[in-house]
Amino acid sequence: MAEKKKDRNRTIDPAALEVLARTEGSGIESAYDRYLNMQPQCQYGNTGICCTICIQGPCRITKKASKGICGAAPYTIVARNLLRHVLGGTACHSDHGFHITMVMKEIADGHPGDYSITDSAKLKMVAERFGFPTEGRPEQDVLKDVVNLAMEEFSRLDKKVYSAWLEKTIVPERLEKAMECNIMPNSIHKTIAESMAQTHMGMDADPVNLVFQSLKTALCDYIGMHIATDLSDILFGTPTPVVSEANMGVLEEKMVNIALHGHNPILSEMVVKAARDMKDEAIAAGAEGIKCMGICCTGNEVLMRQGVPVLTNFASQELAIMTGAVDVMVVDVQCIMPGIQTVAECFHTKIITTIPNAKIPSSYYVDFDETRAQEKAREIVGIAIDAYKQRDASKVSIPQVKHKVVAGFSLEALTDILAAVNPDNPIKVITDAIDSGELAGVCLFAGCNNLKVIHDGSHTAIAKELAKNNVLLVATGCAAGSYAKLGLMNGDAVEEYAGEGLKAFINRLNEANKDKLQDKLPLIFHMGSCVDNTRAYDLVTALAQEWQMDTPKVPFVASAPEAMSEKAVSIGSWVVTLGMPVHVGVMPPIPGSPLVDGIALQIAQDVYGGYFIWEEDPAEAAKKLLGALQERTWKLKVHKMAQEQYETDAISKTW
Ligand code: BF8
Ligand code: SF4
Repeated sequence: MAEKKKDRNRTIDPAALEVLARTEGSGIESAYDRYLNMQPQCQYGNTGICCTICIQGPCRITKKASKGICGAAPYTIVARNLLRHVLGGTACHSDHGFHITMVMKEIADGHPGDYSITDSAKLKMVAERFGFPTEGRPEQDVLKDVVNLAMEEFSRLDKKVYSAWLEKTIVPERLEKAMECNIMPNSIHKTIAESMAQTHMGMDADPVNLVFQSLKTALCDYIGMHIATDLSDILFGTPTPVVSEANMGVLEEKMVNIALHGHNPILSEMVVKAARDMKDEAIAAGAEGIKCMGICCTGNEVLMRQGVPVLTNFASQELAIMTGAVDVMVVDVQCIMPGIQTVAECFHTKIITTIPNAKIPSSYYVDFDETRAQEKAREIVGIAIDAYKQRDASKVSIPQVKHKVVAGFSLEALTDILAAVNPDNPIKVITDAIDSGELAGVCLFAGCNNLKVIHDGSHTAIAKELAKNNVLLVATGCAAGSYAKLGLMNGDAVEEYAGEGLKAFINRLNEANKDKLQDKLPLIFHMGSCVDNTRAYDLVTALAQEWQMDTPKVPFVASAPEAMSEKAVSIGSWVVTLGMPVHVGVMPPIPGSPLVDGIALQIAQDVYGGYFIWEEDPAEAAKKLLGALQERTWKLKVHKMAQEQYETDAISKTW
């Protein structure tokens, strides 16, 4: 490991490697250089036993100083830091969901601006989930009910009323569990405030109490994300299968290239539309047209709904600019490295920030006012066309690396594909394949890049091993970005990497859908951005409902091989709370407290059925994930046999 950390080429992406090789010694710095400059990283911080909660600190736990100045024990410090991480993630996802809710409120109030309802069927489905009448009512009234409820999900103060979005999207046993453990949230903003107060100096010192509050906060992350996904679908459409391309080879020398970076489709959808409308202006400027392409989760959003190609994922965002061919990188919120501005200044590239709470010094700032969305989007595209005219051809070098991507697998789209095999009960196509042993279970790959491990390396190594062992694979976020870029999200990858069972399963779906699909189904099903992890969890819920059991029995695992952000911590925490084993491929700052570490690895399983697996080695991680699935499929078989033999009805509730 020590040797690897001296190597600047910490990626397996051939496009990223090419850019790194070309810029070696140029003085243009990226995260790959800064990662090396940062070594060795602080071991107190790495294990979680550094506290900066008050300004008596920093307090580091050493042999000489076994407690912080206030007397906080390592377990308090680690648990408090964990809750602060979960809080950061929850606040970000929820703010994203809140932003979309506010745009929807304008539509409901009759001021739609340039936005409109695209998916009436999804609006009906969401409204009916909460018991709102839909038949014969104007769409706007139905939307008003949904938006008012969404707003309450953020702001409710009544201690006796709990989150409806959580209650109505999980199985009843999970709800009971959350109530029993006193972690069922009333609302998002109330819980965030509670948790901030709880982590102040001199507040909660009890590590178990802090961990439970982390889980309650993480459930708010789930609620905020679910609202974001549901409302984005209503606004821009529920994704359906789409064919596109990924990696830096999607940049085109003769086009105005616009990179869309961040998370929220409220902006990126509008820029895609403006770019389509302004082709003539680009031609007048000497280009052949305008091409939009995505980075991080806003890239996933516009790939899923508009087929916009993927430029790259988190770790290599600066390298995309180093191709010299990006005219504008327009960003909204989250996961935007401030380093992009410094790199852009070495080229003609303009960085455009757009959101009041996510600015970068020296960048262009276009205040993205949703009431003038198209006008603002056109302003952004106009800046890109001007920048194209200043492009220095001698600095342009585009790696000729790209792969076909088949994406767009919302749960609705997946259900539709399964329905071609079993129209009466589509989800049974998966449960039958698991029951028969054709599939070994399902794995969700999620999360980021983290240069503590080789960029894209862990993602791909684990996925290939699981595919070989017949695990059905779904992905979101920058994990999905890795697979798209490296050619694992198309039909060819099925031929190359799937085990016999998985191949037979996917081919059966291909055959049944051959008149409907534009292309063959992929090895790994792209379910969307990070907020769309709720789509993957809705799949868990659907499987549990079909088997009539609680989620900890479902042979489903999740893996974040290259987790980086606070959002990854909050997602991992709710996935565990909702019953799943979660592998994390980068050691989080927890082992400084064996007590908190033990809760995450073992006690969580006793209470919730879900638990964490820390494993940096991809081969070992694959073995552990397969082991977790085997344990669940084996138990499922035993329960089913017992059920048949003794004619009991539901499968036992314990796990
Ligand atoms: O929300 S996977 S690096 S882009 S945090 Fe960020 Fe991580 Fe990428 Fe999407 Ni998710
Ligand atoms: Fe140190 Fe306690 Fe302040 Fe943390 S809260 S920095 S442990 S004195």
